Amino acid sequence: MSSDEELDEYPDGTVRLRNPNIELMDQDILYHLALGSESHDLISMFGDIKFVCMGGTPKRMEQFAYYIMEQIGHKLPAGTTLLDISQYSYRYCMYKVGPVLSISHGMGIPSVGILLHEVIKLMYHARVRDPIFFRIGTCGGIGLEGGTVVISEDAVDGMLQPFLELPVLGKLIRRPAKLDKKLCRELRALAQPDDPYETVTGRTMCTYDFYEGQGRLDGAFCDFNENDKMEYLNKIHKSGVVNIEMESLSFAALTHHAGVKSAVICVTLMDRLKGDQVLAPKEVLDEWQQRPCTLVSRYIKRYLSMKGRLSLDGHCGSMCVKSPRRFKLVQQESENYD
Ligand code: R2B
Ligand code: URA
Repeated sequence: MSSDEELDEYPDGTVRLRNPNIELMDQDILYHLALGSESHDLISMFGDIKFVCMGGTPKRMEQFAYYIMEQIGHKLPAGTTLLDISQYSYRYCMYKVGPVLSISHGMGIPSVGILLHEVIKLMYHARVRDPIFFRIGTCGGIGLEGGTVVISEDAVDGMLQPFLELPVLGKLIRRPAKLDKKLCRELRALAQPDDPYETVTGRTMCTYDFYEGQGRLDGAFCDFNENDKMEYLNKIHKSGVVNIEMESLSFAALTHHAGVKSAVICVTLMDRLKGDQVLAPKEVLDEWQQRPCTLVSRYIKRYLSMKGRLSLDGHCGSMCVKSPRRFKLVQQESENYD
């Protein structure tokens, strides 16, 4: 471990903030999460978090919360349900399922960057130890067919630079976009031979735009032709880029700067060497998007079972149904009762 990395967390594994101002503030309002360090007891709400899973849309991350609840056998007390903790921010959604947080990050570097500032501060206020962050997303593949799962080895920008560049006080600062190599290998090892799709590792390009920025010919504007596009895509492919998306640079750079282990796992929606548009039907896209969730769930389950914290006795959620037929009858009876 380098001396730089040694500074990133306290000896007990809790997240160290690289900002001396926060400790001096009366309260820290995590505005886009609708949470605050003095308004909420963040230690009792979030102190047991181990995994922070992020993905683009609120719906997908709500679905992920229910999926992981079933997978890890997390039980809610009878009559209760999952709640979007950040519902009053009207920006991001956040669900907590035992040691797992499921949060939406929106689209693009600015959106995921703002969220990461606040989630990293949340980890600090809640005294969370050694959290692991995952981004579960979608991407365009380069030389990979739709439905392929890509675990990012590192992230580069549209100029193939492995940094997040940000103008701060009129100067451009650069933060290395590094992801955890061991975590990447461990995730790859969780791909199963009978998975009906490929799981690969490689370099991810992160762009500031979906259309021109990713060399698409089908945006509202385009000042290049098919040959220019293919020349660029072949060039980046040769340099190891296997997929393109819009958040990994910030995700890798900010988690690395905070000393937090992280990984990016995306499913390809198409092979960009063959086309630009997303043509797969909705049911197919839904099934493809489940694939990165499955891989992350395998990792979380393996971790919890190693710690003896997996409770798979067949029940999950706050409703334990013994007989679906009788359950339905009871529901109907109750509804009809006047
Ligand atoms: C993947 O999909 C989104 C664009 O459609 C963007 O958030 C990304 O990284
Ligand atoms: N997301 C992207 O950013 N690009 C794609 O091509 C598909 C999904």
